Amino acid sequence: MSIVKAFPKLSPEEAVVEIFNGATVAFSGFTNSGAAKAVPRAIAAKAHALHGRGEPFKIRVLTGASSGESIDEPLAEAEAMSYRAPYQSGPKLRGQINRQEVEYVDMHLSHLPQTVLAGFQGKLDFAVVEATEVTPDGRVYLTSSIGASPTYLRVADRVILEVNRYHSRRLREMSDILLLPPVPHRTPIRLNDPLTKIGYPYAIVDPKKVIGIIETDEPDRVPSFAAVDARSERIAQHVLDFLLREMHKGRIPAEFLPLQAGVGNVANGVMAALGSSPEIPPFSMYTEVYQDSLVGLMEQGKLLGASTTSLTVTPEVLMQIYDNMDFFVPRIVLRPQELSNHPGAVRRLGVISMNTALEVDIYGNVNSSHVYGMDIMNGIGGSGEFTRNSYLSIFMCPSIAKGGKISAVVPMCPHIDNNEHSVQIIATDQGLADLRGLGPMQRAQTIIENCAHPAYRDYLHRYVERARVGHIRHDLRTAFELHRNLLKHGAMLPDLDLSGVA
Ligand code: 0RQ
Repeated sequence: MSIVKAFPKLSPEEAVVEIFNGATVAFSGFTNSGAAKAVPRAIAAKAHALHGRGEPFKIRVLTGASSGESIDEPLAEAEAMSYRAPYQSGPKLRGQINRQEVEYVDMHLSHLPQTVLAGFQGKLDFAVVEATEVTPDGRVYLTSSIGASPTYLRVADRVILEVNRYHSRRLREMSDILLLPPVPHRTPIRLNDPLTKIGYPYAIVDPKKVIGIIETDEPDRVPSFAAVDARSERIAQHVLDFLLREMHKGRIPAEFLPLQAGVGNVANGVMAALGSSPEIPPFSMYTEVYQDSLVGLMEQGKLLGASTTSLTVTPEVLMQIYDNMDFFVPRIVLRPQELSNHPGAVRRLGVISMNTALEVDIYGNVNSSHVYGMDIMNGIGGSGEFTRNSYLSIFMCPSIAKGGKISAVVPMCPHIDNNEHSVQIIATDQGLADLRGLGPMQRAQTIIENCAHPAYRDYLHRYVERARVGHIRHDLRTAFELHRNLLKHGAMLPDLDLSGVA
């Protein structure tokens, strides 16, 4: 049945007429994948026009996760946002958040649908969702991410749909969509394997809420990765060696365990290293983002299957998938983020999580999100729900940043996303610290010796020596000395000779 007959076909400009100053608008998209495209641009244009006439116009924005070029950047450029949740990664928006021009709530991603359903986020005025097809009775077949769209379609007062013919209509064969009932009416989630399906291939919208449909033909704007650098390769090697040791000791079963990997170059490099190791058996993934490197691993038979909420792949790689759907459909499941990141499923499946830190402290607390504890970089993303609940939780980062002016190992993190109770393993280019079963002093020794850059080890050892004795030793006068130096002098140890630091 034709979509055009059932719902009004609109131009983007017509679709945004009703969107008012102060409205809360929830967009599809988990990363740039499956993000609404035409409507955010039209809202940005509307904001520009209204601001030009001296009229106020800002909206409150929700998405699945980051949305970069598709949503955040045009809206930030137009100064059209007053509020943003649950994750972002765009440079313009980041600047506005750090200047307190936009209120940002950095959230665990699986929590988001529940908080929206429960009304914790207030009223949802509009949902704008990308689809491959919409039926007159309200079945919405989503595109390259599921994210929080099923919840947004359920809760929003009014709905605008972008039907993007660029995407394969066969994505519905990967989709497994289920909305969890409100508490206390929940039953166990029967996910016993990453590829188990428990839901439907479509989300549902009440047709009466639909303002109209915009037809588009646009790829997701997923940027490509930089080539894996030497430091990422060394981190990857340490993680690989560790996993092999665990397998040989029988602490990872012979059939291996599902992996989760965060976004970014380090995670991409680790996945490539695991994939090329003949000793690692074919494995599966229970993760939130499916990145470029996984396609090759799947084609080689190394990656058996993946549960994810988004296909965060570059347009060329997405085409590679679309051209071979007979192969990929049985191997990929696309779920709502409430399920792709569900703590219960992560714990049940025995996931090995691998996420990235900006910095770690000598006791194993991790800061992934706030430079100096003040300026947001991106956000916690899904790292919290995976780290807290995985069988083995790994954090990775280069030992130094900005040519050595920054040490990624510090006495105390000024912001903590994942804490010492959940973080088991830390890997840098220097080596790996296995924190399992270690008390605070043993942790400090292991992290400093194995993970800190040699140029910073003396400083960190001296910090521990002068610190007040307690269960955990700290010197509260100098716990943030490195960060204060960084703010004041642009380097954590301004007198350090960086010429030999690499
Ligand atoms: O700055 O861009 O100016 O060069 O931080 O660092 O090394 O390029 O690493 O791109 O993988 O990002 C944690 C931010 C790492 C990311 C983080 C500077 C460094 C550089 C980026 P430049 P790299 P990445 C998945 C699950 C969220 C948690 C997570 C992230 C820039 O991985 O957002 O994994 N993770 N979630 O120079 C100040 C330090 C620094 C520093 C590095 N200690 N202090 N700046 N930098 N260390 C996400 C989802 O759920 C969708």
